[in-house]
Amino acid sequence: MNHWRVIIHTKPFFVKSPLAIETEVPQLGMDAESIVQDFRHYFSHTLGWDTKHLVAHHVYSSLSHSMRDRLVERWKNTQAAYREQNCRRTFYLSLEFLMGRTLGNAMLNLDIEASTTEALRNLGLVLEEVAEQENDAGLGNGGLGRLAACFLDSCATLQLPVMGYGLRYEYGMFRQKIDNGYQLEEPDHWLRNGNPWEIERPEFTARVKFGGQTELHKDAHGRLRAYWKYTNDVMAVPYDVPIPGYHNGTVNTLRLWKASATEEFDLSEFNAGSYAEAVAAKNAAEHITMVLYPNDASENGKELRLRQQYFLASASLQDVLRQWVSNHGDDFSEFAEKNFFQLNDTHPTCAVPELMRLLMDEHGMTWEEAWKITSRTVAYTNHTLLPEALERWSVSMFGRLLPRLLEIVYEINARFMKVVALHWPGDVERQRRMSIVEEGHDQHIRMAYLAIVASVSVNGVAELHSELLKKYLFRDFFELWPKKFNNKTNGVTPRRWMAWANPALSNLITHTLGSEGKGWVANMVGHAASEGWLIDMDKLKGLVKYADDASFRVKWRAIKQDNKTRLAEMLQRDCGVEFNTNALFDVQVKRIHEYKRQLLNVLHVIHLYDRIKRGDTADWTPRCVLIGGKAAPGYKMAKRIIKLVNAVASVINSDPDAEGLLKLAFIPDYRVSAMEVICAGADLSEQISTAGKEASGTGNMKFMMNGALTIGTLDGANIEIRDEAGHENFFLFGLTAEEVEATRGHYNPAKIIAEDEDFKRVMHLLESGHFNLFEPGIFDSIIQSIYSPADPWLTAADFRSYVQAQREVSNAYRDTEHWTRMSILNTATSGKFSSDRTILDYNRDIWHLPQVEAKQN
Ligand code: 9L8
Repeated sequence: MNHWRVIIHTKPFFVKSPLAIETEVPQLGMDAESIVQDFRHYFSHTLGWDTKHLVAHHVYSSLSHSMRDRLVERWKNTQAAYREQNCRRTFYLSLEFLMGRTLGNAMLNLDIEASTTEALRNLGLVLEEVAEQENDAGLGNGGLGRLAACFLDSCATLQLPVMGYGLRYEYGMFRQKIDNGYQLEEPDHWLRNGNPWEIERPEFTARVKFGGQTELHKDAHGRLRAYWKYTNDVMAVPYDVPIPGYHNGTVNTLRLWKASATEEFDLSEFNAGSYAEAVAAKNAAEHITMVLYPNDASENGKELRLRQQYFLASASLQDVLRQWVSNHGDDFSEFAEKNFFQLNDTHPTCAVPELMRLLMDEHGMTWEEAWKITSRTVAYTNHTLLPEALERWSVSMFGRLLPRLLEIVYEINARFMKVVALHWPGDVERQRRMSIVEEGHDQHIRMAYLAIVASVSVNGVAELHSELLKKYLFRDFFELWPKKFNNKTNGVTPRRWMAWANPALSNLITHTLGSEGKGWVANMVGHAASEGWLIDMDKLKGLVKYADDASFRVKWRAIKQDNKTRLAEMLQRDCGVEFNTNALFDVQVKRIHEYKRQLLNVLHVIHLYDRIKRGDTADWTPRCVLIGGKAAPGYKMAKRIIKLVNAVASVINSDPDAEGLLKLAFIPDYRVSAMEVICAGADLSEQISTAGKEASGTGNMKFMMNGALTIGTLDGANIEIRDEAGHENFFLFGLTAEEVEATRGHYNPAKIIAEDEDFKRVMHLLESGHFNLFEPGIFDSIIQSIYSPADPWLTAADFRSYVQAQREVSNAYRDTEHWTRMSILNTATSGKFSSDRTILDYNRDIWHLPQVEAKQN
C-alpha cells in the first residue's frame, strides 16, 4: 500500500481558517448593462476570444458564464441555509438525468430574460439564436430520465433540500440520423465545446472498489469485521450542476460522477517499467462513465452497466457519509432522521447493500444497527411492469465484481426468508417466489425484490400502474407489507414545458388570470402575477370560463397557429417535409417500442391514404402526422418500424393525390429541445399504448398543458388526464387493461382483419410491397407480428376502435370553435400534472422535508 502518498480527499487539502476572500462581495447586477459588462469580460479575458474569428458557441459560452455567476451566488446562499439549519435531506439517485438545455431555463428561473434580451440586442445578437447553440444534455433515454430532471426543477422551486446524484456520461443519448429511412446512431460528444454549467469538485473525490475478495478479521475491539481487499479501485470525481428554483433565490445541486483512474494504479505499472501500459490502463477505469446505455425499458445484463450502477451508488453514499462524519463524527444516532434516498427504479439499488457495507465495514456498526438505518432511509419508485425491463444480475458476475456486496445480499435474503416463513408457515413455494436470489442452475439477483425489502415506500407512477403493481408484479410483497405500497402520479415542470416552450400562451394566460383583481396591477410592474399560476397550477382552472369567450378563443387559436408555424419551420429544416399549418397536427413522439404502438398509428395513416386513393374524401380534414423517436440500437423490430414510417411517408408525400389532404413526417433525433417546439405546436397528442403497458407517460402531460387534445387508451396517466379534462374533451378508444389480459389465449387477429374491409385493404397495401417496391420483404416481420395470435400488443384488436376515434377527431377539428373550447379546457384542467404536485405528494407521504428558504445577501 502506498501509505506515503497524499490522498487527495483527506483533510489537509482544505485550508482551515476562512480567508477574507468572500466578505462583502456585492451581488451581481441583473440589469442589461451589468450583463453586457460581464459578457465582454468572459468573451475577451476569461475565454480569450476575439471578434475576428467569431464562432457562435463563443457567444453562447460567454453568456452562459455570465448567467452561471448569478446562479453561483444563490447556490452558495442556499447551501449555507441547508448547512446552518442542519435540515433533513433527500438524495435522488438516478442513472439518468435528461436535462436538455440549461441557458434558457436558467434565465427564466433567475427572472433575467428581459434584461438579457436587451443586453444581447445592444451587442447585436439575438437571444434565441444564441440559445440554439447549446447541445442538449442527453443523459437519459426517455421518460424516466426526463422525470428526474423535472423533479429537480420542482424541488428547487418548492425550496426542498433535495440533491440529485447521477453519472457524468461523456457520451449521452446517441444522435439519430436517418439514411434511406433507416436509423443510424452517431455518438453524442456533448462536452466537446466545454460545459459552462458544471463545476468540477476534485476535493470531494471518492474511491470505489471493484473485484478482489473479502476476509474476516477481528478488529481492535475484538469484533469480527469484513475487509474487502485486493480490489481494483476507480476514483469518482464529482461535477456539480446548479439547479435553480423559479424566482425564489434557491439553487439546489445535481452532482454527477466522472470515473478517473487511481494514481496508485499508474504508479505500480510505472515502477514495473511499463509506462505506456500504465497510461493506457487509465482508459479502462475511465470507461465506466464513458457512455449512457441507450435502452429504454429493457435490461441487457452487461457487466459495464453493473459497474456504472455500483459506481453511482458507492460514490454517492460515501459522499453523504463523508459530510455526515465531518459534521457529527461517528455518531449516527440521527442519521436516519436527517437523510433519505429515493431510488429511481432499481438501477441504483446497489445502494442498499452498499449502505450496509459502509455502515458495518467502514463505521463499525453491527448488522442490526446498520439495517435499522438502511431500512429507514430508502424508498423505491417502479416505472414499468414490462418483464424485459426488470433487472436481474447473474450471481456469478455480481460476485466477481462486488464480492462483499454479494455476501450482504445473501444475508439480507436469508433474514428476509425467515420473515416470509414466519408469515406463511410451510409455504415453500411462496419462499421460492419471493426470494431475492432467484434459484436455478443460473442464479440471479432480483433487484426489484432487494429494493422492496429495504424500502419504507414502494410507489408506482400513475393510479392504474400502482394498482397493477399490487395486483400482479409485487402481489406477494403487497400481501406481506400492504402499507409500503403507494402511488405518485408523475408530473412535468410547467416552467420548461409552458413558460419556456410556449411564451405566447403563457403570457396570454398570465394576462387573463392576472386581470382578475389584484394580480393585474402587480403584473404591470413585473412578473408578480405570472408567478401565480406557474407555481400553483390549480389556478389554471380560472381559464375554464374563458372557453366560452369567443374573443379569447380567437387569441388562443392565433397563438396555436404561430406555434404550428414554428414547428412547421423546424420540420422543413430537419426532414424536408412541408406541413400546412391549416391542417390538423397529429403528433406521436416518444421512444420507439412495440407496446407504444407507433405501428397502429402508421396503419391509420395508411388507411387514410387508402381512402384518398379510392376517392372517399367527402368532409375530409387535412392532417399532418408527425412521428419521432429513437429505437434502442439492438431492438430490430423498433428499427424496422422507423423504416416503415419513412417508407410510407415517402410514398404519401410524393403522391399528388394526397397533396393538401395528408402528410407524414418522421423527425430525426427527437430530444428535449425538439419537444419544446413540438408540444407547443401540436393539435392532437397520440397516447395509444396497449392498455396496462405504459406506466404513466409524461409527454401526454406536456401536450395537454399546451392545449393539444389526446387520443388515447385507458393506460397510465391517460386515465387521470381524461378524468381531469372531462370525458367529452378526450378521444378514447381501445381495450382496457383487464380486457387485454382476458384476450390472451384466444386472440385471432386474422379473423379481425378478414372481417374488416378497411383493415383488409391496409394489410393488402402493406403486403403488396407498395411502400417498399425496391426493398422487397423488408416489412415481413412487421406484417407477421400483426397477424400473430401471440402478438402481446394486440395491434389488430384496437384497429377499428382507433380508426373510429380518429374519425371523431377529424369531425371535431372541423368545428373550429368547439375544438378551441376543448383545447382551452385541456390546458385549464392540466394543473394536476405539474411535477410540483407530484413532489409535494412525495414530500408529504415519504420524504417529510421542511421548506428551507435560501439566505438573502
Ligand atoms: N415507460 C415509463 C413511462 O411510462 C413513465 O412515464 C416514465 C417515468 O415514470 O418511465 C418510463 C420507464 N422507463 C423505464 C426504463 C427502464 C429501464 C431503462 C434502462 C435499463 C433498464 C430498464 C431505462 C428506462 N421504465 N419505465
